[in-house]
Amino acid sequence: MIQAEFVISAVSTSDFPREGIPEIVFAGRSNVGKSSLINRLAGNAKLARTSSTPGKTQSINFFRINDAFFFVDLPGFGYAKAGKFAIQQWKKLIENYFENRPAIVLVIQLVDSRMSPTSLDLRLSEWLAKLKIPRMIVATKSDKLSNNQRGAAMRSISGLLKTQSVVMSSAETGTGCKEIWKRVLLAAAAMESTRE
Ligand SMILES: Nc1nc2c(ncn2[C@@H]2O[C@H](COP(=O)(O)OP(=O)(O)O)[C@@H](O)[C@H]2O)c(=O)[nH]1
Ligand SMILES: [Mg+2]
Repeated sequence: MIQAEFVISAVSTSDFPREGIPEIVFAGRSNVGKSSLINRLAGNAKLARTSSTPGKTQSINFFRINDAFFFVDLPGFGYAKAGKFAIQQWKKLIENYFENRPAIVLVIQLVDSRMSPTSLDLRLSEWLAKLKIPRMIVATKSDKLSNNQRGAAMRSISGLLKTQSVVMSSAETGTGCKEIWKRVLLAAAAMESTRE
């Protein structure tokens, strides 16, 4: 059984928790399936709010997992109807978060397995590469693809995002969750060991 609890919905830097435990961040476009994947990994369908209307989450949500680390649900980007002001606010919050959190041990970047990564996905990927934060690319909603389509999607995504490893996931079937958990635990353990 995984113990998962909502901690805070942060709208500014002062809201960020101060525990200093490892943080595993879920980043990606609005509607890509961040909240659904967090729920699936935590084994609790009601933990993070999911929505079929994109652009709902405008805050950074922290969930404490097994009293050992945080899952961090970032507000999605690329929401077509978001105004300029909202986009600026979003950028400021995200940049503040990434640049001031030494406890970030892993960023799980989500892309939709059914489409080619967008220019926003590419920009996020390049920005994260510059920050030198360990990263894992997860292609969501793979339950919607056939086996052949999955292979083609993996090749196209890994080519565009310049990474060898892309994990296919599904919040519906649980595909990929084992592999994601493995990586999460490794990342969290790596931080623990550098502190000793
Ligand atoms: N078929 C399928 N639908 C998914 C999956 N993950 C998310 N969804 C759906 O996609 C929509 C957006 O999901 P959500 O988790 O709220 O995305 P977020 O905005 O990135 O947090 C919802 O309607 C979900 O039910 C998946 O793995 N498979
Ligand atoms: Mg969400």
